Amino acid sequence: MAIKVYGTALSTCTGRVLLCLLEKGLEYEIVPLDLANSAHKKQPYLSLNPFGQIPAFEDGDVKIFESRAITKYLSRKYKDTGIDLLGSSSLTETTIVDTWMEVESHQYNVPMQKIIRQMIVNPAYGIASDEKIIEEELEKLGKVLDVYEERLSKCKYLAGDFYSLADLHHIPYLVYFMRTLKSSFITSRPHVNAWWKDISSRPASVKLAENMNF
Ligand code: GS8
Repeated sequence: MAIKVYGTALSTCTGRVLLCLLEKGLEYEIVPLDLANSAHKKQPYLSLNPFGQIPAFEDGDVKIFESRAITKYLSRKYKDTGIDLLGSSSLTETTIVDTWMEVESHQYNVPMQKIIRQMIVNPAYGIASDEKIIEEELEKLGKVLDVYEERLSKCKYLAGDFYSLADLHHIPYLVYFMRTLKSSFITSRPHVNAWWKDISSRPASVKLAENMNF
C-alpha cells in the first residue's frame, strides 16, 4: 500500500516529511486537504491527527502524526533504503543526532516559526506583519545561530561529518527564510552559510524547494 502524506507541500511541517521521503527515494502520495474549509479541523481528518494540524501520515497499518516522529519512523523502517539519516553506526552518533534534533525543535524552530509566519505566511494571506515580533524573534534566532556557527566550525554537519535528520529538519523553514530580506542572518555566518549551501543543494532539497511557492 502506498505511503500517504496528508497536507500540502507549502507547509514546512509537511515539507519535513516529504524531504525525508525524497532523500530515501520512497514512493508516496500527497493527499491534499481543503484547508480553506477547515477540513483538517473535522472528521475524518481528526481521526488521523486529533490536533487538527498537518501533516498526518499512513504507511499501511501505521497511522501517525507529528512531522519529526514521522521522519524518525521512515528513517528506522527504511534504514537500508537510500541514505542512513540516523547516525546508525554507533550509539554515540545516534545520540548526537538525537541531541541536534532536539535543538532544532526547541531552540531553532520556536523563533523561526514565528518569523516565517510574520514574513512569509501573513503577507501571502494579506495579513499585516508585526515588526515587533519579527525583531524580537530575529534576536533569539541570531543567538541560536551563533551556537550553530561554533558547532559547524568543528564539524561539517550538526551531528558530525555526516548528513542526518538533525540537518534535514531545518531545511523547510530555511527555504522560506532565505527568500526574506533577513537571509544575511545565515550568509554572514561563514560556517552556517557553508552548511546551508551544502544541505540546500542536495537533489532532494532542491526538489522540495521547487514546490514551496506561496
Ligand atoms: C506541528 C504541526 C503544525 O504546526 C508537526 O507536525 O511538526 N509539531 C507539529 N502544522 C501547521 C502547518 S506547519 O507548516 C498547521 O497545521 N497549521 C494549521 C492549523 O494549525 O490550523
